[in-house]
Amino acid sequence: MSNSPSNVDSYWMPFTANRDFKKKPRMITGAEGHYYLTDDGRRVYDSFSGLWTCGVGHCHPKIVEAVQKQVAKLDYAIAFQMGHDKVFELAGKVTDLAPDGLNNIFFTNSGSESVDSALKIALAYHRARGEGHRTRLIGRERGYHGVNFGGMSVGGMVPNRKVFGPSLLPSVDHMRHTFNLEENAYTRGQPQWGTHLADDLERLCALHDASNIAAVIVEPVPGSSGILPPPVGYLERLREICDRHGILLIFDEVISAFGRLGAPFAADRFGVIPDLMTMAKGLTNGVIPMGAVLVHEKIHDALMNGPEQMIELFHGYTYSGHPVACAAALASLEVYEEEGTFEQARELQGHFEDAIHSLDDHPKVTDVRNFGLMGGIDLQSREGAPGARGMEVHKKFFWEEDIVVRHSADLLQFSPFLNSRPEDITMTFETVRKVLDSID
Ligand code: PXG
Ligand code: PLP
Repeated sequence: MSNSPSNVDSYWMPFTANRDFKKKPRMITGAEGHYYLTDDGRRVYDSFSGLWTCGVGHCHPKIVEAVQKQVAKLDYAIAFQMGHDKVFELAGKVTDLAPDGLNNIFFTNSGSESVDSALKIALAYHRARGEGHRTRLIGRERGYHGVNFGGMSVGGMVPNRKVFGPSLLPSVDHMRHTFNLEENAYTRGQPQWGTHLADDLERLCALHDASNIAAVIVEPVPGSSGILPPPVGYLERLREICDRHGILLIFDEVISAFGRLGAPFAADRFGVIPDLMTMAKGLTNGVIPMGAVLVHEKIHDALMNGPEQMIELFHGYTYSGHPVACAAALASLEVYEEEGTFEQARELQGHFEDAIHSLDDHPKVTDVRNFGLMGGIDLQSREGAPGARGMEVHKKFFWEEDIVVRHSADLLQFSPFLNSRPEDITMTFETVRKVLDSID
């Protein structure tokens, strides 16, 4: 029987339809591998691997053990003006894994904090080089860079921004997004059309004067706004424009890092190396909150100046490099290596692509997109009720099919485990068809 709390009023849930949820709570009490356990005694398959977080499954024994050991040995270590072994070890491991030149790393506790940290480092870098006039930040429509003020400002998710109006950062502009149904509907992987949209950056350089632009931030594959794989050659062209104008390129890899695209980072998968890279989620397999910014050594070194007893960058978090988070991250990296997780993900992507595109012909579907192990299905919205169909699908999956499916309005998002069983991926999309057939 359900042991849902009798009082669900106090907790204000994040990115949740609170009042609707509290009428009939969907409660998770445990997790094992690829399943959640629910308060009414069911095992529910997790088709989103947490929130893009838990690539190797929930409660991986190696990560659990590392966290348990660490918390008993060193629970917290003062983060400012002191260090501990695990954070230095982790910094070495992540920079070893990172593309050439990204040899320094700053730790945070989330993707949002990573983004704001990256933007601040970019501004500080230009100032340290005597180019303090480079203050403008460029994002992209439909970008998601978290919910703090910096990330929200460079982001392009309208519902996340519209209430905050003039409190957003003032010196920001946006390139257009690359979504285009007429040209690219039902594309498998990267679309051929849309490379020229990278030239928006050139247009913004002309408008603002390139010498005033500090950095451009993009998700290599926008995730939250609908899984929009970059057109062929698009990221390469952004890199080239940035280089030509002395603008820093930031890849927001909060979703794409650690195997989601079948490589350590999207930068590796696309062969385009940014100057700064944000990450979170898969850094600890979602077990303990942690984020980071990988920084090119030229940026780090430019900031290591001034009197040696002085702080070089006035920025940091109480929990930067938290020992228990570091232990979770170190164990996760070991698991990824031992189990060949990134290669497993790469091998699965063909099957995932075929499975998700089996919905291409469904009358309630308007587009299907995928790259690596990221996938999105756009549902036709009901007349006058945007989001209603997506919500119904989500609930039906949970209550009747024993599967958690992530939805955002009428978009269904898929983030299968990096070590999924192929038959579970097949089953997930067969169930999507069944559920879509059974509803309005
Ligand atoms: N950047 C990117 C690219 C993200 O995807 C963040 C920053 C913010 O990270 P934090 O840890 O502050 O949430 C994210 C987070 C979804 C979904 O359904 C995506 C995210 C979070 C929750 C849901 O796509 N991405
Ligand atoms: N607010 C107050 C009053 C604080 O003292 C601090 C940190 O000391 C913060 C916010 C920032 O917290 P955190 O370092 O966890 O981001």
